[in-house]
Amino acid sequence: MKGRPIVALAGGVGAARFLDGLARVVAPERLFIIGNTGDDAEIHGLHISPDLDTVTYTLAGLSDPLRGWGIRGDTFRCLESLGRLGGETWFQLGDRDLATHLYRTERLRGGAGLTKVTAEITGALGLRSVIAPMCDDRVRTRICTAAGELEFQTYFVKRRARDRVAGIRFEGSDHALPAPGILAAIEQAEAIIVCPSNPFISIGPILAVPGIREALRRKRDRVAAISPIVGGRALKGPAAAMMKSMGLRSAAAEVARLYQDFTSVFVLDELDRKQAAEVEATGLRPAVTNTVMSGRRERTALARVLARELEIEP
Ligand code: FO1
Repeated sequence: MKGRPIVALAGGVGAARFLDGLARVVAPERLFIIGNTGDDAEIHGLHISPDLDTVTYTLAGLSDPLRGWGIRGDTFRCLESLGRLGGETWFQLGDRDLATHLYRTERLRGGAGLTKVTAEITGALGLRSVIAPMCDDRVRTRICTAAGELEFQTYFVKRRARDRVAGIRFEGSDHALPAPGILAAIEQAEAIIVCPSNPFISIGPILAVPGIREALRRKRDRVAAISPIVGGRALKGPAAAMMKSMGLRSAAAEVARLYQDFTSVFVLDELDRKQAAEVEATGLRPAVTNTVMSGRRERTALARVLARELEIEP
């Protein structure tokens, strides 16, 4: 029988790789994944949900192993034709990937909520885990830079995350409601895992949805987070640079501090073993292990550590 839910807060590629390991260690049916939609975008008139898709494709075994996003072996003929017409091509939408965006956009325009549409997509791709957007409302991450306030994908992909980040805001989050089922899943959860994702732009938007952080605080003793910073660097993306530009050290222990009000276990890499005492002083229990997921074996090993630390019943 299906046990109590195991909830995960997830961004994109790093989260997806960890969840791929977790789904091999616990029954996938138990996984309730809350995905970031702050970096959703409207591109060529289509609604793109990059983080939801990255996790979906990875768990479906479809993801591109090198990039981590998009579909393995996809072609870009539509984009090439668009470029010939003078259209914008900086956001790489593959031909097969486009089907997901076409389907999602049409369903949303027809009045369906993002939670329902995501369930339809994950169901059609054979997933047994739930992937829920953090909310059905429109929340958009905006990056404040010297060049002005940028829409997230413009900052991240078009400008290659090169601008110094002066601030981040989540437009629309004040009035957002957690997606249906999220608060109940957190309340019933046997364990909750904050995936190794960027704390500002991947986990930040989820925590900004009113009610989610409070719900996590009530379950603090069941929450573990995995550091996305290893040896002072982000495994992927601009987390380390963002921390510095916000006046923080780019260190695992600093991430622990950001999560201390709702997390009781903090997993950090062997390379950062020396920071374990600092994590402990913050009031979290440190767990030191290899967090670099070079392959399936490392993903699964990391998932096993989380299962052990949170005493998840098999
Ligand atoms: N990331 C890139 O760096 N360049 C791209 O052209 C790009 C296209 C893309 C298309 C679909 C999709 O689901 C994701 C895509 N990503 C791309 C990834 C995405 O921008 C980021 O990884 C996330 O938004 C941050 O988690």
